[in-house]
Amino acid sequence: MSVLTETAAALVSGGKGILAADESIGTMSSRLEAAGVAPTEENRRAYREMLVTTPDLADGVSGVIFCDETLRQRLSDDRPFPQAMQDLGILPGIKVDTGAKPLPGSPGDTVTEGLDGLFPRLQEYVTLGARFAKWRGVITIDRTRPSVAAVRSNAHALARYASACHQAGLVPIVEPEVLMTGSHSMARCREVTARVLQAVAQELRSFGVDLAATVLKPNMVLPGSSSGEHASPDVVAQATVGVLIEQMPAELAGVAFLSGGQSPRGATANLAAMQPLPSPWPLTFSFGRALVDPALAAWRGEADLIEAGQQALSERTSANSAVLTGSAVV
Ligand code: 5MM
Repeated sequence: MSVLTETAAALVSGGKGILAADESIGTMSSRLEAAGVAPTEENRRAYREMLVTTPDLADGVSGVIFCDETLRQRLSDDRPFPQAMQDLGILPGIKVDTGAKPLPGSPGDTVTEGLDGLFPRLQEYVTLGARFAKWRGVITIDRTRPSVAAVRSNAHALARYASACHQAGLVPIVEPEVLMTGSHSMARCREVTARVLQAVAQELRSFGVDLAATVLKPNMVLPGSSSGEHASPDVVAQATVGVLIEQMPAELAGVAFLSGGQSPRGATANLAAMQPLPSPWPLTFSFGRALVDPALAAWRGEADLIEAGQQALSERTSANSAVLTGSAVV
């Protein structure tokens, strides 16, 4: 087994999942402001420090994804964030895309950018201690979207990124996110997710990407958030695992779902319902909001609420880890 294959397996196994704490500066600043915290560099650092110093974090978390700013910051004890993660036995990761931008010629669609100069950036991230990377393609559903161009260009970028990661010595997390936002039905989400996964699988094959050293981070198949449709965890699980098995090669190291704006408990319940289903891959979490929203709300930037924030994060990581190990009834 290569080092990259071992790292990929470690990210998705052992009843653990990934903490996505890689909000870009803009996104993080808005979330801090919404929680009543001034959006400064120091507060973004302090917030990430609160998260990663949560006692027993390593019991349920295999890896933490950071953005460029955090990867270069230090904890109060002067250790760089990647070093602090290594000390805990948690793999440090880095978000390397530069965001979803309007796709010229396809009104309303986006393509994720960041390929220019990517390889030297990846090489630098390795020297800073990163062991894996993440790139997110964003697909919006409406009556006419996504266009063929949006699906193909995002899949192509994900495969180029994944191939560059392997060359640089990083495990790629490939994240094609079909957004839950919209009034579309669950059936339409399944259909679009199938198209997107098919394109991603095809591009990964074209680039000769080593799938055993690659983790997929997909959306769950859900009804649009303003559709008025409700789907039970069992229905979500069947549709989600079904479309993955239909479209993705069994060789992938594993699947780590994004939460996509679901409630923390809803995301956990859906993940739990997938566990009994036959699957060629471990099915785990790489949640952002479904892990950190309760922690941010409890912390509110107050030094004397650090413990409350950490307790809220710990509740979510333990709940998700417990469904992976079968030790929880949701
Ligand atoms: C944590 O947010 C990540 C980065 O967001 P921006 O670059 O837009 O600021 C995001 O990619 C995240 O890792 C995934 O969407 C998963 O997060 P959720 O909240 O959907 O689980």
